[in-house]
Amino acid sequence: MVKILHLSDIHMGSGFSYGHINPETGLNTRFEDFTRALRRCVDSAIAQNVDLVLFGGDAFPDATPPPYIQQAFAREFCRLVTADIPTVLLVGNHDQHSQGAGGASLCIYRTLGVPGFIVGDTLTTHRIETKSGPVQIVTLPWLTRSTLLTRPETQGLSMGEVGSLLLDRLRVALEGEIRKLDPEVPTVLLAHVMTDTARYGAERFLAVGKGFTVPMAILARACFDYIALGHVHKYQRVCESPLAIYPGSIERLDFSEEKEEKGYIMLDLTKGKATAEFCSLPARVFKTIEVDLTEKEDPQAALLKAVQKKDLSEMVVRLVYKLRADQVEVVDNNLIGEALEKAHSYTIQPQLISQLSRPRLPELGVDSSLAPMSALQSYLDNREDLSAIAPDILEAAQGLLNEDPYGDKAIVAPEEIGSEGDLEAVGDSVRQLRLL
Ligand SMILES: [Mn+2]
Repeated sequence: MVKILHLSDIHMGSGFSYGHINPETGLNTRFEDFTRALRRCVDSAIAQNVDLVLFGGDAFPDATPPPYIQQAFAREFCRLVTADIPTVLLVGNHDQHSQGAGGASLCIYRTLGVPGFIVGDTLTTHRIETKSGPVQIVTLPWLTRSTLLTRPETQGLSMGEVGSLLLDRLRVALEGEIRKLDPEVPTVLLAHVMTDTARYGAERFLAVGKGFTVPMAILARACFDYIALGHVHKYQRVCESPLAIYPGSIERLDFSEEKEEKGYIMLDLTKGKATAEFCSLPARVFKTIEVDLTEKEDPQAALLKAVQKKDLSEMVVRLVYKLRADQVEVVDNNLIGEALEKAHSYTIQPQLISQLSRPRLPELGVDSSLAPMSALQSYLDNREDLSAIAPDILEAAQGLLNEDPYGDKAIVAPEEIGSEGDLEAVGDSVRQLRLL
């Protein structure tokens, strides 16, 4: 039996806005949280003497992390080298760099020839001799057009057509790998993909334009004893036969992951059988407090009471309250801030509720025209559920608008879609708004 630790979506260096500078170290506390989470995974791999570690992709927020972040990542994984535990690092969408072939942040481990380390940046099969016997790992990194298609092949095709062409190629390429497998040896497919059976938590709001998904039926082949997935941040089993699991991210990236449990997978693998156990990590707690003050006689007191009801120490807190225009003067955010002092960090988001009924997007009347960015801003102002990512959406939209409409990036291609599919949604919104 081969014992495997499967973790994914580390995103080290993300979510700094939810932390603060630790005066003792000079580092952002959220960076320290993410480092601690990774350290716990590696501790566990060493303590339980696993035969292999599989990382499902998305090491950093992008392919060019600052050196101190790269070093913290390397320092933890280096302990696996010392412990003689082979490790496969899969390349996720956040790890890819658009410049140059093999330009992923993780490729440096291959270039340096780190003993026992394999970088999965192509669809290929690796046979690994572990101390408990051989294992076959088929690596499937994040798919982009250029992974399996050439430029002339995609010329003039719609995004949907490119997607289905990509899936056809994937089917063929995967079949090629499957035919080369040794049927006697336990086999794992390690893939950074969005499967059609995956469920999102709070991100379901983002399903405006569906991102590029791979049908589970293409991946769920009997030759695989386990499918180790990465990309979706919510832990879930997406297929039982063969067993396919997203361990999810190891720390919360933002409020969309508020209610999700965080952890990694411990796996016992033999040919034809995989037993997985989800191991929790003590991720930092994110807490949204929502208060409706519009009917309250003493809004300030009601708000204070809501804030003081729970012990918020060490939590990342988001206070959202609704109030009427005539109540604005009565609420003192400084006092509320003092009451939130104990929290690790906090944001206060007052929402003014108009007493008059109004159309959903009053600014978008039939006879008025708006520039795309102001139209998007109006749209976002009316979508409270998107408020956490509104700045990112606006930035992404501005990026899209800045691009040469006849250039290479005129179409939002699969590789440019964010992990939450939000960029595609933005692309759709922007295009629709342009038509207004
Ligand atoms: Mn990803």
